[in-house]
Amino acid sequence: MRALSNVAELQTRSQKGFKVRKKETKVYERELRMSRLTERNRIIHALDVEDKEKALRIASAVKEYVDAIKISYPTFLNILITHKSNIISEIKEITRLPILACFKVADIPFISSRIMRITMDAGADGVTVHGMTGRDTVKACIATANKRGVGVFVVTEMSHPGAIEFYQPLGDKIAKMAKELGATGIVAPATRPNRVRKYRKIVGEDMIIISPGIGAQGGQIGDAIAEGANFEVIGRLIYTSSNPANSAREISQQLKKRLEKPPVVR
Ligand code: BMP
Repeated sequence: MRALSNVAELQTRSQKGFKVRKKETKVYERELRMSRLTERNRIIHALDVEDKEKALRIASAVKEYVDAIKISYPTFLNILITHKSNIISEIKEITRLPILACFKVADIPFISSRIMRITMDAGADGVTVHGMTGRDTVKACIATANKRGVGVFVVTEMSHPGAIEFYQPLGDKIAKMAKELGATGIVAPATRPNRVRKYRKIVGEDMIIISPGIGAQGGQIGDAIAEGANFEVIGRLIYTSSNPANSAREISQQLKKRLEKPPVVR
């Protein structure tokens, strides 16, 4: 039992930059690898499919070419209701990749902390939280996540056009708050690469920026990375492809090539 709780503790502590002592790392090497987020491919795959078999098949096919899998409500809820199964833990098991639960937590601090706890129990290594709910909610989520070393990614500004109306005017303040509160990272829009650049300036080099909005939403592969994002979040370009593994591999290659070029001047 003690060993197991150590593993859980280390797995979770490992999320925030692996501040794990060498001796412990050795003992729990296999478990730690499962949760490690590396910049190998620079892709977080948004696996937004509702069919369980398809989700497992795609996750397994793309696992070498992406760095994490992001699970949102359509996937999690439909598979929970239809199969009574926890797709977060199943995908984590078959891919050994970190799983980001994109539940965009946005409630009062008391309820948000409970959502966080349940999501972490499901096996999430990172959780997204809406920044617009304010400092107390975000703080509560980070405090809950920190107990188990799980990452919190604060949404600063969403990628869809409607986000310009209410979200964007607050984005800079939200990013500043996320940094002050010690969030793991932020979510910033690949549909507006100049905003990614601004957010990078605000949060500095230590925080992780993940950036959705590529492909179907109009963002170009590599634009967000070129402006300072660590990972591009890519969904439909991969999971609707006739060969998701090939698509993921090609996108990863394009991202690597793009990184060799100097940043775009806007
Ligand atoms: P796609 O590449 O198919 O557009 O998927 C983008 C993914 O990123 C979806 O899971 C969506 O919920 C998520 N996302 C987004 O598109 N914009 C945001 O601002 C925040 C997100 O989490």
